[in-house]
Amino acid sequence: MLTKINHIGIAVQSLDATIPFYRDNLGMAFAGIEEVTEQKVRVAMLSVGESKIELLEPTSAESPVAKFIEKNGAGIHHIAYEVADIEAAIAKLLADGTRMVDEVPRNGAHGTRIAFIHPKSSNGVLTELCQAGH
Ligand code: CMX
Repeated sequence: MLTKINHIGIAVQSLDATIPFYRDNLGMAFAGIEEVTEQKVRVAMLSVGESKIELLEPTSAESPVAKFIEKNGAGIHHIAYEVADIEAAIAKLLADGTRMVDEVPRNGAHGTRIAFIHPKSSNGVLTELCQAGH
């Protein structure tokens, strides 16, 4: 069902303050910033080899990322796995009794379609399914 890790999401207070560490100090390739209004976040994507790091800055106090930072501080927020067929993956997980945040895919960054598994159903790790855009 899963084909690979698509990215690791890291919650940050400020993209402007954080990007230089990843881009300049660690030397990752910076692929730009996108706002995902549906998720109330601004997202910066950086890559190292075929792996990606997604920095997430909340755009509103109601953003799930703002709530996360308030409770935990900045840090690793979620792991995203790529799937070829997100509807089929959701259907399988629901049939197995998994608690989904999203039972219907939503729009993610870069034209992807995404769905989250609730961390209570995935051992405390917020887990994202991600189907690449075409
Ligand atoms: N990782 C692990 N646990 C998390 C978590 C995270 N990122 N976010 C919340 N939780 C835990 C909380 O610690 C809390 O646990 P306890 O009950 O043990 O204290 C529980 O989940 C409930 O958290 P909450 O702060 O009360 O928040 P909500 O229930 O309102 O929301 C969640 C939690 C997971 C449903 C919500 O954050 C969500 O819908 N997340 C998915 C969407 C998202 O994160 N979007 C931003 C990224 C977008 C992108 O990548 O494009």
